[in-house]
Amino acid sequence: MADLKKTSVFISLILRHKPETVGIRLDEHGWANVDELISGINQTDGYDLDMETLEEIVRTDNKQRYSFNDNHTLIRANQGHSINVDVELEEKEPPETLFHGTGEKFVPSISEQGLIPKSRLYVHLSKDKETAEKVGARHGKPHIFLVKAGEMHRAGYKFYLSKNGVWLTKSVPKEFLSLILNR
Ligand code: HQG
Repeated sequence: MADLKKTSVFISLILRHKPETVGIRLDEHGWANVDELISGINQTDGYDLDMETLEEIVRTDNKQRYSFNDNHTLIRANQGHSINVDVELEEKEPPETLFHGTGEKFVPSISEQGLIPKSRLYVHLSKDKETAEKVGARHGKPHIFLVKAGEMHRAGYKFYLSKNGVWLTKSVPKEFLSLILNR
């Protein structure tokens, strides 16, 4: 059996970015058919997935990245998509401050342009600095921006909270950002 982590990374790629890699399609709400996903993955060298293992991956995922529908015939990623699907995000009033961790190399551009979603549908924001630092470290030396989310919300910007606790918004203009950690 291929290890769970490797399979989970592959599932994340399929359900967020490239379902065509295993010859499947997502519906408009981002759902994939579970049987099709399993057989698609098993047609790829080095993978041997069954329902029990998929259930385990979903249950134990450290960021709770995936959800099943009620009868577990469909599966989708809770957030992080680059393909245009509507995962029925909950629009919600954000806390007064949120955080965004990024790599040092992006700081000058973000300071000039604000936060943009790049290849994803939304800018991803964290509720605490520790999480933001981990997200930032994926891109090199981490730097953290404080996001004045309450102020943005009062100015009419929409915020969404994903099923797995990630705050999302379309973009963050630079006037709502301040760089707080630089080490
Ligand atoms: C940066 C992980 C230049 C942005 C995490 C980020 C997250 C700009 C990078 C989720 C910019 C995009 C998403 C601008 C933004 N100029 N760079 N104007 N605006 N950027 O990976 O937020 O483990 O698409 O700062 O935990 O790093 O995959 O986004 O550094 O929740 O589940 O462009 O991915 O979750 O990088 O991470 P990403 P992200 P998973």
